[in-house]
Amino acid sequence: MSQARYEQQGEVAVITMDNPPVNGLGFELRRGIVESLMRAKADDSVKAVVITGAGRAFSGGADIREFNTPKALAEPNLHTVIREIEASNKPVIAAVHSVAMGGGLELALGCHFRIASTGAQIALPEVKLGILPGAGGTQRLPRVVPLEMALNMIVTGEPVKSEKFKGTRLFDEIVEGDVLPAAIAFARKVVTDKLGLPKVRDLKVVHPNPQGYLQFARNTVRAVARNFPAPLRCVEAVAASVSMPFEEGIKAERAGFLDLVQTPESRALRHAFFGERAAAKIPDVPADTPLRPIETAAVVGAGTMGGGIAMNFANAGIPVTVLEANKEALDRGIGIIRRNYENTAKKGRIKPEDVEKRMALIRPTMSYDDIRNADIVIEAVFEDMPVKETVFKKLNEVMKAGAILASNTSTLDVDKIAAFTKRPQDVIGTHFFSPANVMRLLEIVRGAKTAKDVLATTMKLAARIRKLGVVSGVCDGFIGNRMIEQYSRQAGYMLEEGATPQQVDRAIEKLGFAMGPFRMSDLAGNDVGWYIRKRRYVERPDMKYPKIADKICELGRFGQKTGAGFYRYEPGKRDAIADPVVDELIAAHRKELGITPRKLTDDEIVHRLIFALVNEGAKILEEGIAMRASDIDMIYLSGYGFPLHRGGPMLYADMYGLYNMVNRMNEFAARAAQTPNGDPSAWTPAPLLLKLLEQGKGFND
Ligand code: 3H9
Repeated sequence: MSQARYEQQGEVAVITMDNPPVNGLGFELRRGIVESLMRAKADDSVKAVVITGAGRAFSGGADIREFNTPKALAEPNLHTVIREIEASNKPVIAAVHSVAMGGGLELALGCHFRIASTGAQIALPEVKLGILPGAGGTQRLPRVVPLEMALNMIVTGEPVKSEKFKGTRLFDEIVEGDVLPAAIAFARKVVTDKLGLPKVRDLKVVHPNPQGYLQFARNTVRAVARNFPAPLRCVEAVAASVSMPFEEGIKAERAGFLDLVQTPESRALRHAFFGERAAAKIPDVPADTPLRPIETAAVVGAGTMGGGIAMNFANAGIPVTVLEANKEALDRGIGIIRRNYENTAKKGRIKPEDVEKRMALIRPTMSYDDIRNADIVIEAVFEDMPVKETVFKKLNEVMKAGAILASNTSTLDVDKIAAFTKRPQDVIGTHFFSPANVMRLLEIVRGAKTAKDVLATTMKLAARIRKLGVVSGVCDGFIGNRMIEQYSRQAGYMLEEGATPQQVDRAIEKLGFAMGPFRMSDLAGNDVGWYIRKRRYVERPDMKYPKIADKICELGRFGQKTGAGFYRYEPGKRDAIADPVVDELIAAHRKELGITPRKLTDDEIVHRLIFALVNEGAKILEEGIAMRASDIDMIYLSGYGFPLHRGGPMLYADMYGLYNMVNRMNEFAARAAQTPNGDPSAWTPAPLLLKLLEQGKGFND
């Protein structure tokens, strides 16, 4: 069946794009539109045509799934569709509602008239996918709205509500309510009043000093685009709308589009777009699983994590009770929350009155009685199994039936925690990242007995508190921390072999990481990793570790909070300053091991760190701890500062090529075998990696 429905209302033909969920302009829909248009043209009783979209969108744009496939270019391509519409000898009116984005807006701009309903989101968001509007958007939009507005929309990709276009030539009418009858009525008026076939391409871009403005835009955009080529190419495409005749401008735009769509940055952004949406899908938990109502929450523990978690609920308007056994700790925790809100208000990010509104939603208590009726309780106490045991036994005793019992553990066994209760089906892990009120990632740990509705409810709650929820199975460290342990081990080995903390950090930061491993460890607290390693030395005596981090901790250098770690810090400042004490410690340690330091290249540093992540990621995938490779990437993009333009570790490996990666791993293994305390086994490729390699596939295929 055609994805374009055709019907006639008197002398007006209505073409309804119908390709759920958002009427993406894929090949079948494009063909359907052109065929419907031909039918309307051939029918003498039709005097005008209205194009609209079924369901929740006019159109969300080109079908992103088709990119880099033959279907994307198959005729009729979007250019052809728009050309056919524009060249139609019968007026075509776009009836825009809900969402008109990317190719959807470009299609509307090819129509002779456009009617919009209020509240519709209008955007050219291509830049967010690392491309530019490639079906005339950069040439037509500046012809109907002020140049600054057009450029702003194209460079940021941000949506603008339809009513904001009042007084521009983008919409001929903006109507309240149902747009289709209004568009049909307008079409009749076009026919009776003989309003003709106006084309956007015939208009001129009007601006008093376009070149001056565009130069200013180039400078501004260059400064903020950082690792992404698309924003500047967007400016150049818009500049073409000013300096070139329409058809030339279209050619310039097309060239920019075709270049950008091939870039790794665009691939990474599209991967992130689909990866975020895929993360919400759990194969054995249907989308319509009934949810448990969440109207109130409780947090056990008023420390840094507990406070941050509570703020998430208050920010979303969900009342939350914060329980802490110690009065002083409780007051301190609540005081920090207040200060955080006051600082946010000072920066203008929330209104001053919001501070009190949010504080009013946070209720401190020292009594379990006050939390028993919460719909969800999140434990955020010390990361130690006996402490968790006490809390969960108590929660089991006091919480109402059906309450979700969540643990914010970052490494501990959620199944063991669940076993402390008589309702393991209600227990789940919710691993927030520090600072919990800021970081977007929420690793949701599904225990062996976690009920499906508990999982579905927690995923939904993640979205409500504006987190990206990603499901992990139970294993030590879950997805993110289990992988980061291998990354940290390599970072430590590289210090033993000859690198400095600064060199390692700088190399990976140059690749785009927010923070290298040593600065990150100093920020998070070196004692956290030390504590986990001490547990590991007992549980996994077979696992080798580089030992410099332990020696740093033995000196009480826990990082920023103690003024010293792998770096030193001036009081009250966060700048990491190289410290000769650390250099001496490292030198003495190398001597002890009998290592003659060698020079490591940035390339070796970067790839040892990333491939350590990937190899562990492959094991995690194979064991079913992660449901898909893109989930791992979403965790790293949103929780570990992995550079967005690289798309996450697993996509990085795919783009590097698994064959090339395994060769590098073999090189690293050979070197490790010759290094005192080295661990060549770290580079034994995961079976899944070898399997994919043999099949010529990538992790994301
Ligand atoms: C373009 O147009 C290029 C042209 O300039 C040139 C061509 C030559 N394609 O976000 P949601 C899916 S580039 C395919 O959860 P919401 C999405 O994956 C395009 N699929 O819903 C999801 O699928 P699933 C420029 C798409 O209501 C489902 O729709 N356009 C597309 O929160 C629901 O998505 C854009 O960049 C698409 N274009 O928000 C628009 N769009 O259910 C990007 C969505 O299987 N899209 N899907 O997971 C958006 O910003 C939002 O999706 C939108 C709806 C606002 C439309």
